[in-house]
Amino acid sequence: MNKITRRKLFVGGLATAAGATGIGVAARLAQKYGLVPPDHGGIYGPGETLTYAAQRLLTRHSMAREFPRSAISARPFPNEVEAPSETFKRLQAGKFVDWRLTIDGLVDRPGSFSIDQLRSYPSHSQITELACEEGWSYIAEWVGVRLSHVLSTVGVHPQARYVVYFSMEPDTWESIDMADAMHPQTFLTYGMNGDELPVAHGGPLRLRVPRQLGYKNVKFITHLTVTDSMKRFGKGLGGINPEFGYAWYAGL
Ligand SMILES: Nc1nc2c(c(=O)[nH]1)N[C@H]1C(S)=C(S)[C@@H](COP(=O)(O)O)O[C@H]1N2
Ligand SMILES: [Mo]
Repeated sequence: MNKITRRKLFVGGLATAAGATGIGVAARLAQKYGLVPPDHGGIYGPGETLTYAAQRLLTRHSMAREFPRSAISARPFPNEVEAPSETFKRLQAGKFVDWRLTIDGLVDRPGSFSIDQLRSYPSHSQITELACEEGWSYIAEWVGVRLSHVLSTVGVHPQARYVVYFSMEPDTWESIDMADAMHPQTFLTYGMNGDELPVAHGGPLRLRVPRQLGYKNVKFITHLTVTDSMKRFGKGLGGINPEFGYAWYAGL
């Protein structure tokens, strides 16, 4: 059975269980509490809203599972090892001294940060699993600065709803809501397993959001934008993966 048929059955099943009005009530509640994901309009719309709204109401404050050091995978599998662009190769040749992360959008102090600046902020580590939607996963120790800390240094406007993050790899971007952006396990990650984050795993900087699937953990991050709406970005679905039919909210 292919994905679409299964998803249709799932949404259909929910509708049968809850009654058609149940979906309507859930959708209205979701709207009221700002729990409508940016990709709600597609053919999976009601299902995506229900999944996101249910997850958000139940697990807003929950933590991704952390593992003991002994659980770290011996050979984590990078699913892409090529440098993402010529510009990236030049920065890599210069040991990323000229590399910058820029932050703009709904912030008081837009600016750019060197990797050393990011390293000078309070550093945290977590031993968590990265799970690909294709069924494989690995456990690693990730070291970085909390995204919430960097956001507090630039001052986020109260109407902010999403943080959009862009890779140096062309057309590769995703977004998360403020609940995940401010979550203590959401890192701008520069270290892995006791070393610098390898380029194969997204070095020098990767967004680590362990409560969501692999594809939300974008590698080679150089740009963050804080926004109140995803409409202006791409097709307005909140990321590149939703443009290919994946869910914007990929909560585990
Ligand atoms: N820039 C960039 N980030 C990316 C990807 C990618 O192709 N390019 N793939 C994503 C997917 S689908 C997964 S499962 C993980 C894989 O992480 P890994 O390379 O550390 O195994 O990276 C994610 N981040
Ligand atoms: Mo993936």
